[in-house]
Amino acid sequence: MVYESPYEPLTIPEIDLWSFLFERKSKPFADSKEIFTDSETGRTYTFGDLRSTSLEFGKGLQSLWNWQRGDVMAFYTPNSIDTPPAMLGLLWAGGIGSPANPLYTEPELTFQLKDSGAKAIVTQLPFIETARRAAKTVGIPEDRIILIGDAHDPSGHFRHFSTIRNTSFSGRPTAVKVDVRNDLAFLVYSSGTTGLPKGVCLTHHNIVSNVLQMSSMDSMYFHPYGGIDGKGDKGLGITPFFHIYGLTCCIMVFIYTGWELISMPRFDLERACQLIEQYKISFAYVPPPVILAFSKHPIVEKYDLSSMRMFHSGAAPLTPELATALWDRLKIAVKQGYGLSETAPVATMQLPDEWGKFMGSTGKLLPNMQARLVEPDEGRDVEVGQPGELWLKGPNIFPGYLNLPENTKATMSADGYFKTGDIFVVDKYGNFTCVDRLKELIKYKGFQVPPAELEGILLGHKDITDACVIGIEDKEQATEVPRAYIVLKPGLPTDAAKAKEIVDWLASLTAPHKKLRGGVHFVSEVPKSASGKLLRRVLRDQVRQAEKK
Ligand code: 4UV
Repeated sequence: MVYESPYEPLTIPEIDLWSFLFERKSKPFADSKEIFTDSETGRTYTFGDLRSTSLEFGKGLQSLWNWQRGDVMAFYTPNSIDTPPAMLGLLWAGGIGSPANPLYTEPELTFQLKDSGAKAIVTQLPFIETARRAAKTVGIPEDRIILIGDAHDPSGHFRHFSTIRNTSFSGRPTAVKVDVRNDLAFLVYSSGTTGLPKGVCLTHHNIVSNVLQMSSMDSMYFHPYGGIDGKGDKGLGITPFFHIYGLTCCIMVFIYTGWELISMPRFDLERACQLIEQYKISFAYVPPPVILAFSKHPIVEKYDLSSMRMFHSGAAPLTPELATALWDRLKIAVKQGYGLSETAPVATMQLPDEWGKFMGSTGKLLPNMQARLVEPDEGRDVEVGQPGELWLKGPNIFPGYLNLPENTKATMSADGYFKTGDIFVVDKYGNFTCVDRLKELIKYKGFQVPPAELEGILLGHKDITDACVIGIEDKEQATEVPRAYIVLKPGLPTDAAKAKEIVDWLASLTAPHKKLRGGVHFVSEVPKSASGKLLRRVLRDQVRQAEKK
């Protein structure tokens, strides 16, 4: 059975993302409307500033480096209000943005730079050493490392964003005409349903579509001149811009709607509370552990959070208990959405006034989307009301993984659906609820931890002969945590000290969210199929059975 979105289809223009955001004939706010404000310095970009700054940066890229259509620029930085104009200037010049977690280690960053073919890196001073080493490995010249933010390089060695903007133009910089259905705006990284991180190709059309689809829901509730003080609804910018959730929902949607984002470089609960009180913030897009912090931590009591009307939770499951706990404590609605990097990202979403009615659900299909629930591996629709793998169709679905036609083929059905690898049920009102994950992915606080990546690194340890990594539920923290099952070479100790040594060793090689917080268990063998494929699900089922006892 094909499930259709219950909402009126939207007309999605055939337009590139820069023009979509900055060349609208009419928009419901003035050019002087503040869009991004830095939580620590109070520095602000209005809509007009964003437009002019991005244009200057795009022209600078063309003049300085002859930036070409399709050239990739990596963004290796925590949230900064300079990221949006830099990204949009890049798009104006025909480029493609590839955001990376700023806590990536050198090998992790090197992988993404190499795979994406990045020609320059945007970063900030504290991250420069890793950026520099990774750039050297892949052959990006040092003068193509661009600093954003308020700190300039005291040695004057690295170019600052502002100097590129002020480059005197040689030649005639011109907006590059892109093919909106085929040219990429962003290349984000996800392990998809299996294996190592892959470049998820997102076209201009994908992003324009999702901005329209997503904002058609929440702009019913939040307004450029709304909010408790009538000075405009403001969102708290905690979600990382380097993840597709922040990239679309916090950067692009805010420019389109005229809401103001108070952008934080990192999540700190007390600072978040201060900012909500100070700016009278109305809402935030967050992962579940942020809801947990607001619903449990005593510090919250010290602040007046009465301006907050809504948290939107996504990127990992939100339990009804957690949503209820927050409501009981602060009377803030917690609604849920669901999506993936491959769907640019939002696919289903609750409306704020629906949250209490369909607790635990991730809401209805966004406009212009269709879905099927399918018997895994068989391609047959499940009986109505039964759980099945969610397959999705819509204008926001990615065209494929970069240079990986086999993976792309495996993830698309013959009838043009994208196979999400997540198990859902749908009720008679069209509410979708995620009940399990078919694919191997682990999510730590909304961040991806691909088990195959950790297993590959573990196998490089001199004492390890085999390894299998699975996600373990950590209810206290409202997240999954990765745990490794490890086979050691014969005769080695299998005690707590050895386990800690392996946890610490892996932590030194990966970003912090990939740490084996679920610990290391030593085993004599890990489950495998006759053909030698790891059977992670067997271990997962064993853990679940043990938890039930
Ligand atoms: O590729 P990715 O890292 O993408 C995301 C996207 C987050 C979004 C998207 C739309 C929203 O409205 C929103 O609130 C957040 O995280 O990881 C995709 C996988 O994350 C899991 C699921 O396994 C996806 O395949 N996931 C995302 N949202 C949920 C979820 C959810 N609400 N409940 C359970 N799992």
